[in-house]
Amino acid sequence: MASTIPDEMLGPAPTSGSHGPSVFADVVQAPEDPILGVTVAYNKDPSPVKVNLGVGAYRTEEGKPLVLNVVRRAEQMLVNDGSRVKEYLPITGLADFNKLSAKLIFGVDSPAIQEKRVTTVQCLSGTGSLRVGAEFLARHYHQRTIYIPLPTWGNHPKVFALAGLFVKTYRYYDPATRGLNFQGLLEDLSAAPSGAIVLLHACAHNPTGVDPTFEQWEQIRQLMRSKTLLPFFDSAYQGFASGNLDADAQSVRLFVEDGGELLAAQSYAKNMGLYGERVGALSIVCKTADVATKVESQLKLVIRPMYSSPPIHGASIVATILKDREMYHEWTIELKAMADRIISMRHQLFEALRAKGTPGDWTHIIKQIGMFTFTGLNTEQVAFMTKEYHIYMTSDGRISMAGLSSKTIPHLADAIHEAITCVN
Ligand code: KET
Repeated sequence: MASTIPDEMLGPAPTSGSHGPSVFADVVQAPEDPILGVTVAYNKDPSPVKVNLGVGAYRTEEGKPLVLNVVRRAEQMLVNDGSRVKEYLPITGLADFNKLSAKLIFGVDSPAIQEKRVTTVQCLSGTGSLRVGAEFLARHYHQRTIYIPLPTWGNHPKVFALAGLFVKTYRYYDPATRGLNFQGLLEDLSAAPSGAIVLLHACAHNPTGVDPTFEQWEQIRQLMRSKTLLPFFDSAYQGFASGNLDADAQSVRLFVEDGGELLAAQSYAKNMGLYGERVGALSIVCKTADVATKVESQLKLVIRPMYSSPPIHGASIVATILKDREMYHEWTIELKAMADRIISMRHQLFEALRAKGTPGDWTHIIKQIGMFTFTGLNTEQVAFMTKEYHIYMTSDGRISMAGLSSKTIPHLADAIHEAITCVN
């Protein structure tokens, strides 16, 4: 006979049960993400002429997502290799991937790597690398204030604040010149408290497309080192700014060469087109090998309770390509082709606006670099272009040049022209 539970152990009779109001009834509807929400709105639009220039995702001339040939080849090799298993990776990820990623960003001959002063852990793409780095800093670094450029990628403040850092901004972009506010940048970093963390976009600054020159980087380095500000590089576009992987890592390498410490978050979303594979790496360059070993032991304590260990597939693709000379070469060619197509879109859009006589100076379209153009269009003009032309972009006027094609440029130029002349 089944034993019955005495009433006094069951507590009071339920008042709502399965028919009552939801225990989550007070949860409010959250707004869509300012960048990924643009794709949500785009997907709902039935218009045949719609164009998505919101998220930074590369498209072909036909407007299709691109899987690189070299990636397809690497995947085929992985599938054909019957010895491969699906065991858990270590907490720090795939060892080969980590070594090769460090070489990719710091350079094959980097003394810091040879001296074993670098610890690299595989993380969930660029975002995950930033988050793991930020959580580590919040726990183990004495200064918990991070300075981020104004403006910056919309997710930066959220990633850092949720990790437990205090977020402040430094001046970066000057809307009047549509260029770098270098004086403002130097002033704000000079005024930052000693030891503060500074987020730097390694290249192809998002959303502005404006980078410091090499000489300006050198001045930033001197100032930061003299004030012991800690650099945290976000490298989401290596290879996309210039088409050259080494040239796009120059800023980071400048800071490694002086022997000082820094963090670097790498993403393979854009440069290998591995967006959904979520593959990236966090490297921390330390003063000594001993410190690097201890830092890595603590990174493991950050990662293990967060997601235990990273996924295997994307990292295996990257490692396959980076360790094979011929596949690496093929990758650089495909990467250059993507970068070149984006540059050609810049020229075509600039020419289209010039041909229409659209009022204003549009040279920033060809001067800015990387995936995005920060057009200078205001929120109302963006809303107008979306409503009347079905062109989707972030409300700050950023357009993803990688989402354009020769076919869609006339439509975009018409929309910009009308927005500029009719909406202010
Ligand atoms: N940093 C920067 C500067 C960046 O633009 C992105 C992505 C990331 C990191 C993170 O990428 P991940 O996929 O985690 O490796 N930016 C594009 C996509 C997004 O917002 O998620 C974007 O700005 O459109």
